[in-house]
Amino acid sequence: MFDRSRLEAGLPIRGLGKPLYLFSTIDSTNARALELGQTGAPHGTLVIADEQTAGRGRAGRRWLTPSRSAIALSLLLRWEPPVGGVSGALSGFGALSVAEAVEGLGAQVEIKWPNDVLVAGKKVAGVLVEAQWQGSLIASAVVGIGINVRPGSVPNPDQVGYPAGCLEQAIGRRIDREALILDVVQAAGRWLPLLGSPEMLEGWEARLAFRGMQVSVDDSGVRVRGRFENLHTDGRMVLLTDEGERLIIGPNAADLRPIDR
Ligand code: BT5
Repeated sequence: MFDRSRLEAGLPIRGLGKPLYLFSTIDSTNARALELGQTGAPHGTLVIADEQTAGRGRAGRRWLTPSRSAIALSLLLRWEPPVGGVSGALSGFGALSVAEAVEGLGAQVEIKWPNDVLVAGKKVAGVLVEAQWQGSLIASAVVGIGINVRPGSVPNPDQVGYPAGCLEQAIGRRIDREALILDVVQAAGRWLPLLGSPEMLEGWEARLAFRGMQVSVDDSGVRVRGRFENLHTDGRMVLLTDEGERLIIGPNAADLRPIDR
């Protein structure tokens, strides 16, 4: 379980992390943060759990969070009045916040667009954004982050679609989970005011896995291929096909992979 007093001593950071809801076990921190959001919880509300029994990935996929080995957290963000144009940037915001915190531990990090954090080529963290819309504007969003810290958090190869790893294996020493949570919140506090800005896009692009390479990606059930050029200003992915056509791929795409040829 997490040490509540250590977390409380470091929070809030730039308005994030208060109130703090800490669970030893929960179905999903995102589900809880969304419920709290619906009942008026403030901007910056943070839900953390040691174990999730029904952790969510994107598009109905599952995220595994066994006890005492990982981090599962969800941050509730609010905009008053609601804002447009940030939805595509929110998963980049989460991934970038994790990437910076992990870089602070001395690891080299890549972001597998749109929402995966890789260390040494393995997925060590994932981000799930669930937004509440008012028309075409976002009134609030929950940014959920799952990080594999200790070896016990790494699912079996047959449970994952992409090779999974954990920070302790990649970095080769014990990681302090509470300190890492505070570092993630710290980075989130720094990036939030820059959401969707050129500076944020630069930080995201600088860490992109497979940039400039031939890749394939699943876009609404269709496998598309091309050269991964860069990110569009709103965080979508720009692919240049062999036919010279530029495709702009939205953030619901999945399973980005390099193609050997
Ligand atoms: C994600 O989805 O990567 C988003 C994961 C977000 C999890 C956090 S934990 C806190 C918050 N509360 C929640 O309920 N969720 C968020 P996606 O890109 O769809 O990847 C899901 C896929 O990753 C699964 O289908 C598996 O193949 C794989 N996977 C599941 N658990 C994993 C793990 N612990 N490590 C690496 N890969 C995993």
